[in-house]
Amino acid sequence: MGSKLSVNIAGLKLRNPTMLAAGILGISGLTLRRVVEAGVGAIVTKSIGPKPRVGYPNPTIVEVNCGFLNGMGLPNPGADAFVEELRVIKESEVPVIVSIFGFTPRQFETVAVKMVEAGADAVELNVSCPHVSEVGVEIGQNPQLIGEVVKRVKSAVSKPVFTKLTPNVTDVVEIAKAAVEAGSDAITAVNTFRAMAIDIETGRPILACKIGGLSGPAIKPIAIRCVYEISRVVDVPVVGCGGISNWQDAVEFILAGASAVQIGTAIAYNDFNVFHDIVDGIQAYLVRKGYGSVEKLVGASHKY
Ligand code: RRO
Repeated sequence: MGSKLSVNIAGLKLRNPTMLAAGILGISGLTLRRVVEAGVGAIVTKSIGPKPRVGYPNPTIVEVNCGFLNGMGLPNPGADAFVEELRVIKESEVPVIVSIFGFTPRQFETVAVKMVEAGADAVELNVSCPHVSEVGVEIGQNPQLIGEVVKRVKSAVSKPVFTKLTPNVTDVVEIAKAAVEAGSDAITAVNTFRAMAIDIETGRPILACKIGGLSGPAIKPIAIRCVYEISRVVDVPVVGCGGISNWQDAVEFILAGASAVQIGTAIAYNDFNVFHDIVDGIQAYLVRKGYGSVEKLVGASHKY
């Protein structure tokens, strides 16, 4: 007999604790369907804002040691155009969480309402983009502003609200507490780390936007620490994100306190099969260690 892989995150029922992280293949409905077939438990879309945005010029992504640096600049089709795409995505049998952003609390509210009306099962507030001014970390580094955004969205939609935090702060726990006190139903920890790379021949920063966000294995231990610290003090589910490449990483995040894990960069290194591999590995681990369910494993490291 296997162990129970399904989890309930803020009322969302997931067949297993894996999610596609925001921004990864998250726009095309047809591509997302392939991820569902690969076994993912839930999907988070690319971040959607109030209006279409082209994002930054190329280069927008560069591989570095143990990860990727990106500076996409929030390219997205805008809320109105995304409504159609969401219909296609919604044909899948897993929960769809729409990542949203805005430049003001009111814009967050407007986008959230549109996405929920169009069928989003939940929204994830992206208050943590590391390199687009006024929209990301300026909100995500300020407990008062985060609180305003969460309150505004919570009062306007009846679906669960996740808040995705930036690690680019001194005290991530203070920020998590502000989001939860304002009503956030779950915390996603964490977005990418502000970082850069310079071409030593030309002397130029490689990304067109110069400073971008670092993801991948390089950030995993820091993300684990964030999940551990946050999950010890908040009473809502924490979703882990940051450098998860295999089932061992996923188990480590769950032991740290994550109720589910988001996978992004690993898809660039492997392919969609990473979801099957991670789910099978978690299942075998639970059986081997005598845990009847994923839920029993969540935060199991806290007792030490
Ligand atoms: O679009 C981006 O450049 C981007 C976003 Br919105 C984000 O949240 N995190 C990131 O690393 N890049």
